[in-house]
Amino acid sequence: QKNYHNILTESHEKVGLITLNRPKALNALSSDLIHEVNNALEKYDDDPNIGAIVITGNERAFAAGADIKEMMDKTFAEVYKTNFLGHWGKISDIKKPIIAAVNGFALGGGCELAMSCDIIYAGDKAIFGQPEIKLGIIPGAGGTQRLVRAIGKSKAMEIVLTGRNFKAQEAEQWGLVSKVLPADKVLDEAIRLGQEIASLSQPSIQAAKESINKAFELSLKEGTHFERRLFYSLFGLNDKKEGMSAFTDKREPKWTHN
Ligand code: CO8
Repeated sequence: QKNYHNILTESHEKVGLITLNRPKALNALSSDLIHEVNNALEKYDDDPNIGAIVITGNERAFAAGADIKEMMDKTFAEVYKTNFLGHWGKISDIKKPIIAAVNGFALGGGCELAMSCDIIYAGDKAIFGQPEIKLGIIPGAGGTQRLVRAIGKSKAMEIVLTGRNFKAQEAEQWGLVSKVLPADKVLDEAIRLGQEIASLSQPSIQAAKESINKAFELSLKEGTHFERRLFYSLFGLNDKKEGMSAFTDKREPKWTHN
């Protein structure tokens, strides 16, 4: 069992839970914290008993951004030469679905971390935003890219150029968040969703996630081609035979995940 200092981990049946745990700093995402998140994500990704991952914070903050105190004295040469925070991108390599359960502030890097997850559930008092412009910088962990893909250019421009925060309800209307729930239900519902996903055939879940994420990278023609190749490849799985046999036999499928 790894000794983490900035996060807590515990599994709930087939769901791996990661809780960001720097409450005094509103879960500011220090370099060490992100290393720990990456490490925990990779372990859950490698664990055959885990089928989905949930990342959460606490009631006051999911995460209030990258750690401003850590960045304050850094120079261009330092951040450029060391590829400072370059390891933030690793979350995109995780194959299993990741659900963000967001309460309180999800600002700057916190909003970007939530957007790097596959599904966002938000509490009714959650606050999102990309306030970097007010610090004399811009979002640096995908905010200018993922926000525009999620909510469109005009809204993304307004949010990033003013740094104004937006509410969970707006986030849901705009399609950034899939559900808004009472604050004390968000984590339970995210774990429940994770269990539902984890109860299905893992290779097809993984393929579905991979194919959806390709939609952000490829043209429609290439994307649908990629999807069809993956679709065909799933015909090699025992789980495909099992799923279709269970349907015709009118019984529940028993997935073997191969
Ligand atoms: N970094 C470091 N410490 C923080 C951060 C942060 N992002 N946010 C809050 N804290 C600390 C505060 O300094 C304070 O500490 P202390 O008690 O020692 O003074 C403690 O958390 C509590 O915060 P507040 O007293 O400010 O609490 P309030 O309820 O008054 O305000 C806010 C809450 C509005 C959330 C306020 O804390 C705030 O504005 N925080 C900063 C939000 C922000 O600007 N975030 C963007 C940061 S920049 C970024 O994320 C860039 C990502 C780039 C990634 C690049 C990858 C390559």
